[in-house]
Amino acid sequence: MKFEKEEFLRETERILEAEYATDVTHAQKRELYNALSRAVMGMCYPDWRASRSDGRKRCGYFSAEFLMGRAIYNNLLNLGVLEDCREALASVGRDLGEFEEVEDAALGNGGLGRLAACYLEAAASCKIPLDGYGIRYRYGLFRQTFEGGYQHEEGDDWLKWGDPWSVCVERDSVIVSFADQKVRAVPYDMPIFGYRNGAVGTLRLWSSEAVQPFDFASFNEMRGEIKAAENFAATKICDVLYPNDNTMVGKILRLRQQYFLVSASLQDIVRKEKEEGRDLRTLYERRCFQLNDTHPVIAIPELLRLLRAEGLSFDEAFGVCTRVFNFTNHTIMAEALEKWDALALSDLLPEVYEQIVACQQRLEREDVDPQKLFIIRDNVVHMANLAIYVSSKVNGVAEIHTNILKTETFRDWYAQYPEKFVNITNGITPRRWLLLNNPALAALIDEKIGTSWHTDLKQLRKLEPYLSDMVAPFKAIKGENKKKLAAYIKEHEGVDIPPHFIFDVQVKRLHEYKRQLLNALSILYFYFGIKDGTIAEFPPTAFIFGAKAAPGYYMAKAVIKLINEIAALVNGDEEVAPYLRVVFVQNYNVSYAEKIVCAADVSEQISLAGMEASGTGNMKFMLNGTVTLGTMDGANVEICEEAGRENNYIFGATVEEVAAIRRFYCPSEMTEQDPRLKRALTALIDGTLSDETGSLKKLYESLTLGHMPDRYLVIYDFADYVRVKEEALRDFGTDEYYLKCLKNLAGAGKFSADRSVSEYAELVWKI
Ligand code: 26W
Repeated sequence: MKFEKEEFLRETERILEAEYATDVTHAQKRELYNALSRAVMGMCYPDWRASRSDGRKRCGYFSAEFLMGRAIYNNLLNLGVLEDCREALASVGRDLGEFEEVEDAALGNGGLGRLAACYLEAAASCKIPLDGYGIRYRYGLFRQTFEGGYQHEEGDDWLKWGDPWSVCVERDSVIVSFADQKVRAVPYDMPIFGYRNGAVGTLRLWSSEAVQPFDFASFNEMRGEIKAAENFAATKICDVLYPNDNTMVGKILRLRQQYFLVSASLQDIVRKEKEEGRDLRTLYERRCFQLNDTHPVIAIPELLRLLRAEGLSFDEAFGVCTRVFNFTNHTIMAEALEKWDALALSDLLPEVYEQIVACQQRLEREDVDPQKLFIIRDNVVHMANLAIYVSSKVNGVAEIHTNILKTETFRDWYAQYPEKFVNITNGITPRRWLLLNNPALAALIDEKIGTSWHTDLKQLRKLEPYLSDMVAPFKAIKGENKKKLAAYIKEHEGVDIPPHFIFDVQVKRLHEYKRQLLNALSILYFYFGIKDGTIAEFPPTAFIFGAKAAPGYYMAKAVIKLINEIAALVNGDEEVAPYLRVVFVQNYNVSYAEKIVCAADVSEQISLAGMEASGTGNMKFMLNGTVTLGTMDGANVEICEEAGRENNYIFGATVEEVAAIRRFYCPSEMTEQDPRLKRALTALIDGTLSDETGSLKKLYESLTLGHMPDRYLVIYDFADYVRVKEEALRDFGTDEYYLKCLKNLAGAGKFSADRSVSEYAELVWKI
């Protein structure tokens, strides 16, 4: 795309006049944002059209979540016009920074949704023909505030700033049918700009609307009230993103959302194939689909149904499906593996259910042990099993995770179909997660090794000879980023964080397995140690948290309350003020992450070994030159391989040890033997912290009582954790410490999403 400042300003002015009857000096932020974005969209249209119809095989990335974050800066960066736009606006007295208030598109919960967003950007940047297919939720992930230390949720009205980066494509709308309901699916297409390469991918998000203006037959049969109810129900499907992460909720509305997404996408694709006069028996030559966890797996029986309706036999349709579908697993948590009640499913989608039954019958004919390999059993449909049976490739998202899938979670399937299983370690886009969020560090790297790392992250290794020279400028850059974050936190959370403190950060969804509780207990231990003098000369540290808890997840919400109470205790105590600060930032999201990741000194990745499939936050910190304080879990293992274990702070039980520990584990005995831990734990129940609803007591009990106390070995790992954590904090500030940070940066190349999507293209999609 060629950028002419004058033309860009003229076009922006034209849209401001036509749409808002205003001009560039008087336009409100929202008006300017919309006009400017539309002006850019117009300039990109020729590239977009060209990228769509290049005749190559395409992959559809089916995902219930796309956590896109804020589009404008990323789009301008990738189009290569960020600075031009900034200057153009400045020349008319406006500031590009005004759009910092634009709402994130938070159509996802956490890692899985953000991964989908990184992959779309990386695919466009690598010219891999990948299209995202998802749901245009009216409300994204809830907005979080704290009241009295407790999480409160509010609806996320992400469209209130408008949606200038989407176009509605009415002509591609389709009807999606449920047993009790028909709705119209209307697509909104969002361009995904490759990094300075003219390639443009598409994210197609479906919105549900009432069918009635088109479907006159059913319209006429219905009486007024029923019609109104149907219209209401139609819009409801896309109302809101389910705010659960790693916990299955058996809500029929969620199943409706899933089917709505895949049926609309597949009907759209089948229709286009027919328009082009293609033989659907060879669909796999032109298309394949990546199923992002089990959420879109209902696509498999839906495509079977559609192909059979087009005259293919079951065997023919099944053959096509085994060649077009691939499945990524993102979690081994038992409570996250989706299972649907067979009766409920067959009530809602009878013809789709028939196809699932046909798959189960086909599996039975294959002479496998029905106790081990099944899709439907005891009237429950196991979506992951269906996905594995029909998919061409099944992948985990980090080496350790894929090994667990092969040896534990899906071991019987692996024994039967070993050739299906592959590992593709996750990655992140270095454009948003370094160039955009940390321009000063990016410029320092450019100065040393040039700019080829922007699209080939392995080049960061070339920094190795310069690392000692980089310590001083790196320190200065990090210091500036910390000042900015401290000011932002002061403004938004009202907490003072001295920028010279160590910034020890844990940001991610709140989940017991991620063990924010372990971090919290260590802070209590430091606090009491400083108070009673058993810890001398503690390095001044700010513990920064960010996390949303699923609204129905009691224990997760209790941890938020706990940390907020610890913050009140610590921040209000003058005696420890020179050493400790604690803050839990509200409404952690992609835009907050961009500010935090570039300003962290220590990245906490402390899940119980074997539980975190990969983690991608860990990669973002590493890429910004931050050491990991973590367990040997998920991608931390590969981070250590790439950057050296000696350059990170590793602690805790290993995945091999966990099973054995659980056999003899008695947390209360361990607590009795460690007075420091006991003191920290007791603070949860002795009135040190206020506990209006008794949730801290419940937390305490989850660690000590019941038939499986302390499921995630918080108490077991405590001593090793504080030992290594103290070591990290005491190392901070030395040149050796900064060298460790920089060695992580130089070793981050593997974790580019460009590498991940290229592996998918080669091993899985065969594009
Ligand atoms: C059915 C409810 C539900 C909702 C979301 C179940 C499971 C999920 C996701 C699979 C949870 C998730 O986001 N998993 C994360 O995926 C990331 C990308 O692969 C990994 O880096 C994280 O380790 C994993 O927790």
